[in-house]
Amino acid sequence: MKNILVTGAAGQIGTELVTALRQHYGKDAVVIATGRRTQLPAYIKNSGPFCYLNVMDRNQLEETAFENNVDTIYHMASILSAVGEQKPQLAWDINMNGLYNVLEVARTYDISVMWPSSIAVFGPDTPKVNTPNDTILRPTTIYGVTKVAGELLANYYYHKYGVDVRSVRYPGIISSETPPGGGTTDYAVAIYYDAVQQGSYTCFVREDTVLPMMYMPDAIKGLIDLAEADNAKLKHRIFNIGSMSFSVGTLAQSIKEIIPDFTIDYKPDFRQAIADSWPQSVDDSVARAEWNWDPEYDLAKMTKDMIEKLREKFTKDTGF
Ligand code: AKB
Repeated sequence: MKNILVTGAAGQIGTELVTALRQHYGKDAVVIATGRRTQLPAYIKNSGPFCYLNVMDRNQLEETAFENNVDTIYHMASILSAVGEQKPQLAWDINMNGLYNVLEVARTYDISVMWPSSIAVFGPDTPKVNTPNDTILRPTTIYGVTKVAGELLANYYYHKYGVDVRSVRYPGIISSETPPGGGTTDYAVAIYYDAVQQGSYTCFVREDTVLPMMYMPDAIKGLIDLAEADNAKLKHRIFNIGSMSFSVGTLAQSIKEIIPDFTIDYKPDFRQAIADSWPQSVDDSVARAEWNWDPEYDLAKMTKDMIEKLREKFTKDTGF
């Protein structure tokens, strides 16, 4: 039986991860969703155990883990890149101290940790195309700095204390359930929402901006597959995972295939510089070799599914 605790359960990935873990491990698994008081959605609270938890409060985290005999923490609570640039102190506090608290509790109670890193660990000096797993990590955002420091900390806890901590470097994640909050890649989600709701979108990065992206089902599958991978086969703790890469122009074109009247214009803001500092595509051969990473979605398949799901969501929401 698994006793899993998920931090950041109200977030874009957290909400869908909690549902997926509850489905995957069955009714006897305890998947405790944790998040800040104002944020946890009703369906997460109603579908299994939950508690309010601030990852900055180590005592509360420790009590929750101990009392529930937790064996795995999926630590998803994080401040993303765009908000991080506006609130660097908050990004440092939550991203660094939150992870440090989780790793300390994991060390004390012999708990495994799944923690997402990001393509934000890379920077302008890193090879931009097919970025290798092991390469230059010199980011220019505070978010990226916290992810690099987090990766180093994760490796330290593994080698020094034997804490089984594993991580994937997520690209931009696209999903229809919960909107992302404060990332640079948020445009790749917002474009679908606006296309379905109003038929047009104003994008905050240029048309030729190319970034690696992934559909949520693959993002969740990747995390759970890595959690279940045989530790003896893992030579790394941190993995690039790739899926698809496209420019905003190509993304808009794929939406036009289904919504022919869709229009887009461009008003780049400060997030352009962040996007320009990240890779256009990543080499995920290490993840493929060590734990059989194998994503399912390409752009066309994702666009079809996103538009279907959002149409359904907005029809339900408006009662038509
Ligand atoms: C962001 O844009 O900040 C995130 C990320 C790539 O980690 N989606």
